[in-house]
Amino acid sequence: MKYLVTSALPYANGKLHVGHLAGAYLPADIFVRYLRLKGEDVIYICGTDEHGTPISVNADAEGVTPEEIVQRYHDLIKEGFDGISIEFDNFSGTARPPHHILSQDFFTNLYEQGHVEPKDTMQFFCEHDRRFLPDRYVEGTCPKCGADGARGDQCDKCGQIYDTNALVEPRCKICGNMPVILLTRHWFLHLEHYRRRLKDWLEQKTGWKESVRSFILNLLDQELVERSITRDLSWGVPVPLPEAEGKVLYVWFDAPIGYISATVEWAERIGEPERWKDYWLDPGTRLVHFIGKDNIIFHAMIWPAMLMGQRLPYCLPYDIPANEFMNLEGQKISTSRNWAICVDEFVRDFDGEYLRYYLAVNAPESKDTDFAWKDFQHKVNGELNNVLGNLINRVLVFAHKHFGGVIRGLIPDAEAGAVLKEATGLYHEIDAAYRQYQVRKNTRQIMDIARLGNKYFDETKPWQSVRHDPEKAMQTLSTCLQLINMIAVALTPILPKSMDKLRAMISLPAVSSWAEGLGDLPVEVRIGEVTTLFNKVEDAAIAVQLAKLQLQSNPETASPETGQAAAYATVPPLKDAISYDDFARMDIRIAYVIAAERVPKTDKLMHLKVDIGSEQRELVAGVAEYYDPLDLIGKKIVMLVNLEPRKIRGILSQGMILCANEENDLALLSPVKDMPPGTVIY
Ligand code: B3M
Ligand code: ZN
Repeated sequence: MKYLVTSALPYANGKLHVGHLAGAYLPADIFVRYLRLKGEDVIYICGTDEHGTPISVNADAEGVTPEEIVQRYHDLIKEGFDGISIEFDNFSGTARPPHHILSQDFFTNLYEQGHVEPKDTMQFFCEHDRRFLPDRYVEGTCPKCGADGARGDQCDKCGQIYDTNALVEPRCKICGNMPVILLTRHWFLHLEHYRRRLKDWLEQKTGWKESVRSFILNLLDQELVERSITRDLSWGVPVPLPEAEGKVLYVWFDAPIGYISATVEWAERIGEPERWKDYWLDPGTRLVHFIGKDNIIFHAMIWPAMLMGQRLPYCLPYDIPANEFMNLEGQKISTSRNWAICVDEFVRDFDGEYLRYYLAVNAPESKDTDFAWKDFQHKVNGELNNVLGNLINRVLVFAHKHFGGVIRGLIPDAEAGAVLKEATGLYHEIDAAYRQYQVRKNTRQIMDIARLGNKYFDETKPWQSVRHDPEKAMQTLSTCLQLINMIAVALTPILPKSMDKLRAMISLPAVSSWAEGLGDLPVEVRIGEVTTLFNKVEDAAIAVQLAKLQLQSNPETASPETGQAAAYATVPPLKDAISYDDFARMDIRIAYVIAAERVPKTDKLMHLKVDIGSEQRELVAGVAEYYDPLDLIGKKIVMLVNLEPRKIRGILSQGMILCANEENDLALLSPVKDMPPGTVIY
């Protein structure tokens, strides 16, 4: 099968936030990665939407050109995508000249066949700014739902689109004055001409989301208003008619054409300029548009009509899996109110794979969902770490400890057979569900395979059997390794980087096909170095994010003090003040570790021999759970040398080394720059 997958073109006037990702990008990227594993012919196309009033409104406000805004955000958006491994075959932009030419061609085709006609219309005009006020240049009350803050062309609250002069109590966005209404000529698309064809086309679609198909079929049963597809603006694609001087195409007319122009650009880039036709001009192409629910009308009604009205036989959308919205901590995401998590900021603080995981397990597929930081922490710690990370770690570490890091493939016994059968069943279900874009369910089922593995490991108790029946312990490892490999393949579309690392740990190349999940593993698998795939997200890190959100959205009421308080609360309280003399009584020095070995029959204690410049000392330190003797020998550390000597496990401990201590972690201190042993610290 041939697939052409697209994601809605993000406006080049703002950064990417988690809501965008959850709706139109991550689900598409996952779908594309899955299709590639299935050996399908697929290209994934996107780019920035570089026209429209939001961009020129911003440019005006900043006193820069629209081109500057577009370039800045195009780069920032691309960086955001890179940061969380959203990989397009091409990421273009609609301000590029070939896109302009193609968009004009689309207009001309419709115009010459009489599907587009001019009409003199009443438009808002600001006498103060001496200009027409299309779309977002005017704000007011929604004529459909009565919400305030509705824009000229669409209401954010109810999602309805309407013609500009329907807006109630309009205000100029630039100066706030009440605009007047003036006559101006615009060109209108006669959707009516396409009603029958659109209906026939949609009616034979099966498996579409009802929120898309029924919604549009329902609209097609109502009166279809003609839609103005031109605007009085200077930024945009010029209308290709001599009498339309100073007018441009409406951004929603040219934007979807960007899917085609970006494909043409891709074909040129790969040196096969005709290749785009293989996709766009083949009726068998599965053209799949991933969008958020606010874009349904444009993609499922107007865009197909535009395609139907062309001379070239473009393929029509095969499916439009529109997603619902993702909110943030119970409120609608809004960049203007700073109630958002930007992707670039997220990846500075956390691994981008965690975001992919959380947005997948919490995908707004059939209803709005909520991004909650606590829940994010809960999912990363409870699922990625405690379920999946735990399975991988216990199996691989066990193999190193007892079998020299080699796991042999064994014929499954009855118990192993039952486990593998159950997992295989899940694997097939996951396969089918990816085709239906059911990422949410899949994430859960993949974790179920890991849970199955943990349960089986616990029940077969390899730590016991290894002593009297090592073959039985090997059976446990062999079975678990198959489960781990199944997970590595099934989770690759969602967590591509982590699964590459996982496969490397079990000495296998990156996953390249879905079939590898059930294929035979090598007779002997050599386990490489076991590194941590996932780390826990600390309470303090979540408190910081919550505080940051409050601060950025409400800088007046949330003072830095109150905002930070939540983060600080997780740190142990400060001790009482001491005098300088109290402090000066402590003799703290740089020490050099000469020798280190674990104290026999303890887990925690390390026996150290150090040089403190003037003499050598021995001491016992509780660091053995966190350091290997070899990590310590030859290191410069920090030591309190005048602590009263004390006998620990028969060893006279003469001093104390200083460490940063946390509940479950510990770090030795050492000077940032090399200093000789004996150097005094104060
Ligand atoms: N730029 C709207 C949006 O980002 C618009 C999508 C265009 S897709 C052709 O929601
Ligand atoms: Zn004005």
